[in-house]
Amino acid sequence: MISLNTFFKNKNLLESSLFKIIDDICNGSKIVNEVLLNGNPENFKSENVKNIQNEDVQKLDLIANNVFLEYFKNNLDIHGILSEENEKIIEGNSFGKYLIAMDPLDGSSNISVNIPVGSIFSIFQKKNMSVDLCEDDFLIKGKDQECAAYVLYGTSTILIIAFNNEVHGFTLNLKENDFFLTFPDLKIPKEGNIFSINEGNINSIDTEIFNYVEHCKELSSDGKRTHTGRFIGSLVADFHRNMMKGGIFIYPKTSDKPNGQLRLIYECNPIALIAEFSGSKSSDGNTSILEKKPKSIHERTAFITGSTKMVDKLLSFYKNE
Ligand code: AFP
Repeated sequence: MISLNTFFKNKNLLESSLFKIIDDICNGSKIVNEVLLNGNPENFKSENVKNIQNEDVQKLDLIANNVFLEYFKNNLDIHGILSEENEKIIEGNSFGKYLIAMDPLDGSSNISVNIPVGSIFSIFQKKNMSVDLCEDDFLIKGKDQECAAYVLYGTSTILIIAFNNEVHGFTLNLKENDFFLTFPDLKIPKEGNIFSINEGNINSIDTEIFNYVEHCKELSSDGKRTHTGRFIGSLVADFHRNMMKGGIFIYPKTSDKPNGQLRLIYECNPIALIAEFSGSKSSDGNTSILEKKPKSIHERTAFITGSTKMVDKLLSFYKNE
């Protein structure tokens, strides 16, 4: 079994800043995993407050946020942090070269019903070291990320890392308290048959996406279904399943959420980099996610990603209009 340390050692990256950040993510995720597994009912409650996005904050959102922030603030290579749970950016070490953006606990509205949740991270270098940390530092295009990662707390706890055009998956071995390489060189199947969309939004989405969903529901000539619908409501879990099995994830603009639901910088960008490095693509319907230049740190976007042929098929509906 190849541990995460051995994996990075074999790549001569064990002393790199990048590995130190990944090590922080691992250590933080082990703590979050432990809190989740402990199942203390007190931790699985809502805080009865709204965050900057006007969403209910769960106690575990705050626990996960504090755990990762603690590690990142103590990492001398990290200059600043953006978190879904904090309205403003957080200063780290002014000599550090790296910035990190995170959703510390994605899918947290599922916590109380025992459904998988995740943590998402986008890692990139501060472009201009001669100016003080500011929000502009985080408004980079997704293609300028150096590394992206997520942790999925599911039937097992899995860490997926994308860097250097590669994607690798590591599983937490609870006995050893360490992550081991279990999914080397991940590639998303080019074609798939899973479509993931919240169909409660079906009457308030772009016609092109409506038509694509109708296409997914068409029967074959012998009356069998051609696709299967799956939507957990935890982006990490939905994306991970589709990456492993072949499928498409769609969160479009809706009349309730005219800019979409998902956050560009710390949800869509990292997932889009993982998609890209594992041979797939992502879009908002018009523009590649990795080409979008954010205008604000908590900006939302429509998000489409998954098996290339499925994404291309969906985008062809836009061209046909
Ligand atoms: P929470 O972290 O507030 O549960 O939001 C999760 C999420 O951002 C993403 O993981 C899901 O894909 C999406 O929301 C589900 O949103 P809907 O409930 O509108 O379908």
